[in-house]
Amino acid sequence: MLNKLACSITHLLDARREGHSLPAGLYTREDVFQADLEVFFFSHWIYVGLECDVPEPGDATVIDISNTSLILLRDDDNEIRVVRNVCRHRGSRILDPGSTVVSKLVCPYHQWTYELNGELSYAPHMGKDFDKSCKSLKAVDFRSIGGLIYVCLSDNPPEDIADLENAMLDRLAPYDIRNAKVAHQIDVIEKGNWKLTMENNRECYHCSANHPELCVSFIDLDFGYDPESLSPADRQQAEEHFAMYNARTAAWEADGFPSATIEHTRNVETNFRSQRLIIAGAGESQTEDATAASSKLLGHMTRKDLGDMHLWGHNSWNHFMGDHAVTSMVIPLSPDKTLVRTKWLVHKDAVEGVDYDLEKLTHVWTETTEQDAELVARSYAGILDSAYEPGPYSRFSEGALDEFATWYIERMRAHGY
Ligand code: 3BY
Ligand code: FES
Ligand code: FE
Repeated sequence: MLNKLACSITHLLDARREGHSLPAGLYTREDVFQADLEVFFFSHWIYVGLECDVPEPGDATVIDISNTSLILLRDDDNEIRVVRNVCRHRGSRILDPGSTVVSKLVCPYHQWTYELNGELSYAPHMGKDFDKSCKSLKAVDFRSIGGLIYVCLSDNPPEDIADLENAMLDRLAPYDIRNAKVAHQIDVIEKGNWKLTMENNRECYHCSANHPELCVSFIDLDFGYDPESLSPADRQQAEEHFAMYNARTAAWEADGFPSATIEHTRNVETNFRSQRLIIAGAGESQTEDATAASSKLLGHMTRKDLGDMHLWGHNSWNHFMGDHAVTSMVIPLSPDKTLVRTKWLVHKDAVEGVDYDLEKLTHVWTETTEQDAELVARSYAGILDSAYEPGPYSRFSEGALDEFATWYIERMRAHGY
């Protein structure tokens, strides 16, 4: 039996059938969970936050990934830093989880004190010959891609992060996410494995039955459709959407806004995909009526009709629209629990109640995130049942899941599993 603990991780990987969801053990087992952390969260580039999480010098926020704790902060020179949250004396945690404002990083245990650039500046009772210069906080390798912070905890970080950078810098520039404001943030703990969270987000097969709010603005067209099984009316609508998508993409590109689909998902280390999606109805934003929620547009945007610049990674999804952006980060907590942290971004000078209504801004994705959490929990519960066997992905609507599962298997093997 594939779920028996005696069966090796390699055996589970070998058992995966192309075009099918994964064997149960790959979602449920503790040893697989530990391997996933090592491979996908400590060896690959992961999305952990934003420059605008720490807008002012001294702002700091803690991001915990299993036993690893990171501090994202802005130093006195306005530079972003990411350091390990481990004191160089006897290892105490320095900052507690959450966000704070600090003038220096002071360890609560014996008050070793670090400057915001990570250098140790004060270590009482250590004697004159103690060399503080080799006890800076450990720096973490990070990239800010248009204001989105990616870190890699490996000594040998995948070089193809450059492909993500090259693909996204122009796409993100007009939104100036670096200088945006986090208008709202929620943490949802989904009762399921992180791969189910990612799979759920990579298809919209479930959208029409489960996301009434999102479906007002979201058009599920790039996920493919089966022309033969559609009713004539649905087929006509799908054809209209494709025609509109093609026309808009061409027009946006002609206006200088990169929009075409970029898929960086096969035989790669850094898994991402981006495209500018069309927005249904009023066409402006992912709100209840598809009109903009903020009258002050993001960054240097002057138009509300530039659709939804979508970016997916292996632990994130993001939607950048004219008036606001929604960004979600996924951190596994245990085989059966996953943190989904969602943030809504607006122009840094946008004022709540004046330029935007918080309820209008956040409604669609608050509901969608709750609905998705419910779906992931259902899916995980069924996978724990001995009746579960891997099921077939729709080749029309779930192609991106097959790619994700295939990438997952490839990367596990590349790491010796
Ligand atoms: O359903 C979801 O959560 C995402 C967002 C839009 C469609 N789907 C891929
Ligand atoms: Fe931090 Fe001692 S452990 S000062
Ligand atoms: Fe969903």
